[in-house]
Amino acid sequence: MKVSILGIPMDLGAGRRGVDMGASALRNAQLSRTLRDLGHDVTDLGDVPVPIPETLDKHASGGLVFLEPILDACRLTADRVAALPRDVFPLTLGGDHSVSMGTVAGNARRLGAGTGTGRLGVIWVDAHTDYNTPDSSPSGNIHGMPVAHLTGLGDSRLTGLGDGWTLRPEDITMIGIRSVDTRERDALREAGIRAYTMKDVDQLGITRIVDRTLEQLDGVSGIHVSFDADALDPGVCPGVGTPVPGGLTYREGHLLMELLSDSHRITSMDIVEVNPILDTRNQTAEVMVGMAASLLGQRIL
Ligand code: Z70
Ligand code: MN
Ligand code: MN
Ligand code: MN
Repeated sequence: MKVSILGIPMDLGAGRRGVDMGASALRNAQLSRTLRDLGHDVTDLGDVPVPIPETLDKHASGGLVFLEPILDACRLTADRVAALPRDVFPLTLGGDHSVSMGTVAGNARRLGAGTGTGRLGVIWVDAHTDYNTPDSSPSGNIHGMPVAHLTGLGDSRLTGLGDGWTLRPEDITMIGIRSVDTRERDALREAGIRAYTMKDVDQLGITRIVDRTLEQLDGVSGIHVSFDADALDPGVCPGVGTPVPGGLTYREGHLLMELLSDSHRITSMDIVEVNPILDTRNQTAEVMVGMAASLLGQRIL
């Protein structure tokens, strides 16, 4: 497969510094080489330009911190991804999770979803549901809001990134959830978004969750996996901004990626929220490179 790597070194959507270095840490953990060794034709497209917060005036616009530069970076990201051919697998590296407003919109456009020819499915692997709106957000941090905006809720400047396309709530599955704000929970229920919490992971197991998810996403033109490193347990991925105990084990993470790979239906992936400042010897980036490798066909035997 042709794989194109694109970095979005942005931490403007997060509450603390450091995830802007995530893309760099993932490259340093031999991302390209690992995927090439699997037989893929890998191109690194470099990074989308993103300003550092020190050069910006930090203010909240309508409850959104750093809205304008985040909007610009997501727009550039969406355009870069949308320009890639259909037979390329875009592997986008954050950055905080607000980058996914750009990557998902770009992949929808790339695959012709939204022009009436199809839908994009999204598997959101995360400890958090990222379904706040500017109104409900306790923090104003945009990385807690990308899913709401992708579905058309919230600020019209951010929902506009889809150029009229919005992600259907029925086409989203969340996995690994264990931290949801009160008003966020109400909004998720109202939208009917499928979310597998850690309770569901324990009770059903990854295998049944993947079976159900692929069935739910029957009929989409492609499936995007958005993998927030904080979905994995902090013991496995300590280098994340908001560690939440009780996450996916190393084995559950790999099994999830292996089963999705076996389906041959995944068309793009994000790796986000890797924070090298809080990490131990780049362990989190190394684990996440392993996750990408499992999604892209690496097997034990
Ligand atoms: C909280 C908020 C969050 C990380 C998303 C947390 C959001 N729900 N944190 N990803 N790491 O501020 O909206
Ligand atoms: Mn997230
Ligand atoms: Mn998260
Ligand atoms: Mn964070």
